[in-house]
Amino acid sequence: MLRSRLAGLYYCLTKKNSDVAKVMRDLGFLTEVGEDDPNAQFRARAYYRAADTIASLPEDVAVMYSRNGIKGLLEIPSIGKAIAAKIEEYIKTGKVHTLEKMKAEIPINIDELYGLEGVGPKTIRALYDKLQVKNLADLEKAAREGRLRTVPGFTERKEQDVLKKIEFFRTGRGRHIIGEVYPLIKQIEKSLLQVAGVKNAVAAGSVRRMKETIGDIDYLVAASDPEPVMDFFTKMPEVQEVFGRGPAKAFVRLTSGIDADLLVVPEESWGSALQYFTGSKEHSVELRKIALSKGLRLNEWGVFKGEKRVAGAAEEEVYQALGLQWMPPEMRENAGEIELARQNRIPKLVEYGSLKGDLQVHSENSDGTATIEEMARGAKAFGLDYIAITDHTKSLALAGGLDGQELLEQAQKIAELNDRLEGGFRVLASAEVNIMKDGSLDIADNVLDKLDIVGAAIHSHFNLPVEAQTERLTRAAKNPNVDILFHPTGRLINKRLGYPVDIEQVIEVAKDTGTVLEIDAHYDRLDLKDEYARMAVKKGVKLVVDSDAHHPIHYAFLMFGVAQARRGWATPADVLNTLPADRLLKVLK
Ligand code: DGT
Ligand code: CA
Ligand code: CA
Ligand code: ZN
Repeated sequence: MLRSRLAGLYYCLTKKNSDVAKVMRDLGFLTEVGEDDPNAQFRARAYYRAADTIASLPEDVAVMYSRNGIKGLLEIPSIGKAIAAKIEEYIKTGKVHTLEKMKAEIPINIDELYGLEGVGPKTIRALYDKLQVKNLADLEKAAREGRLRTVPGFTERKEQDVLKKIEFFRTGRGRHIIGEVYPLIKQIEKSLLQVAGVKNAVAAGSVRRMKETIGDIDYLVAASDPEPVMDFFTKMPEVQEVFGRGPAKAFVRLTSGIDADLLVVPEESWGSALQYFTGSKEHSVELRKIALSKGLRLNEWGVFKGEKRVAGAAEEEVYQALGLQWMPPEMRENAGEIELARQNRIPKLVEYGSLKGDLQVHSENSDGTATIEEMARGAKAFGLDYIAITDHTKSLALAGGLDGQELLEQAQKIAELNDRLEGGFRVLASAEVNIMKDGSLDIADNVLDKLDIVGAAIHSHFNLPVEAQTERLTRAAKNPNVDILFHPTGRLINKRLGYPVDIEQVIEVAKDTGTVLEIDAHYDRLDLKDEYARMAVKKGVKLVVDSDAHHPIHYAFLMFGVAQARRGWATPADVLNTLPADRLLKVLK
């Protein structure tokens, strides 16, 4: 119950907050690009934190402002006076003078240049000053013409790197990160279910398979009369443009920029249409071959023997008619699942909502936005039984990293908090220890030894070659105090490739040392990704799924991590935070 109520908070993130967050991000970015003084980075950091906080607020900032004025804004964590004033100005006038001034001084396309891996704010400044690079097209042209290398700090190799990164960025565009569109997807699904005469409605396609990115949304609706559904769908306020409308199909673009398809089928075809529209295409092509080999025909309307429909109302019976066991949508990628289904050996995947704890949670003592107690109470309300507080460590100064002494003090406070918390909820003392350039850790072993659990992660030196990165991770894994490697590849979906790493070797060492690999459930990371999670599962390496929460609202992200685990064919036994805390601690090294 509470779990769904808190998840509900995440679903009502409003567009207004995302606008305010974007203004904050732009301010942060242009502060970094535009100013040279050493304080600029700290001020930029404050803007970025404000952006993160606002993006995840359960309530519209404009509403908070209308109720309590600037005082209401100041109650938001990580919002100080200067930033509150800018938010006020934006809410009142739709503009922020400082930002407009900065934009006039450095007229670059922030949306294109922000977050381009390996091209930081300083470089962007130099590129603008020396080559008048304002956007991605300018950057690409300068790289192709060999002009980038004339800018200090650039080499021919870096020029090639830039071209590669532009290509990566381009292929990512047009695909939407699932967590960013999920609330909208579910909101429309819910309103379709309420249209008169509708028997069933679901977002199928890559959404139902829970892929990390979504090309478009494919709504499937069961109703005997398609007309009212078609009317509703094409006239929803979320629709920006109707591309096409047939008797039972429609194609629209939503105001958020994502396309949505609709297919309306009669109830007796629900199962076969659901199978068809869920895909993947490659999976379905195989099913059709199997149907043909059995003298059957499979399409969105049913499974047919001659003219006779032999299955179609439920997905299970469609698979059954083909001699196959039903399987969860997350497995349907034609990656060996059909053979398993034939042998009745589909694994029982880890279930949504079955996690008992969360092992990567930040507090305001490093870069989180809530106290340890708030994070604990939020987790309890969400339905978890324990969390590990994993604040960053000292070498990550910008994230307010803690040193050994501070970690021990924090562990002491956590012990006291545990005494106060009701209902057996438990906070584990932990840390997200920074892996240094050489693979050593920035916290001494005699401190790590005293924590309940230790996660280690790479946050710097992303440009080292694959051998060096692999050595850093494996060296950390070999440390007997390190229980988990956090977000092992460091990628940010559509934004950053991550550092190169020989994942097979990391999995091998994880196996030998009993180190756990994390699936970071933040929808920007989903790291390990599905394919690597599956490699780990196959080798018998244990996983954990963590939210990487910086605010209690972020626990709702756990579902995207569970989705990746399921796409990696993980069972409950493969995911250690399905265990109660005491059993988890016994299994860890
Ligand atoms: P996306 O949108 O790129 O994230 O990926 P999907 O899988 O949602 O693909 P989409 O939207 O093009 O099509 C939705 C489903 O419709 C797809 O998963 C399977 C089915 N489908 C689409 N085109 C074909 C096709 O040519 N043959 C078959 N058998 N099924 C198709
Ligand atoms: Ca789709
Ligand atoms: Ca589609
Ligand atoms: Zn981290």
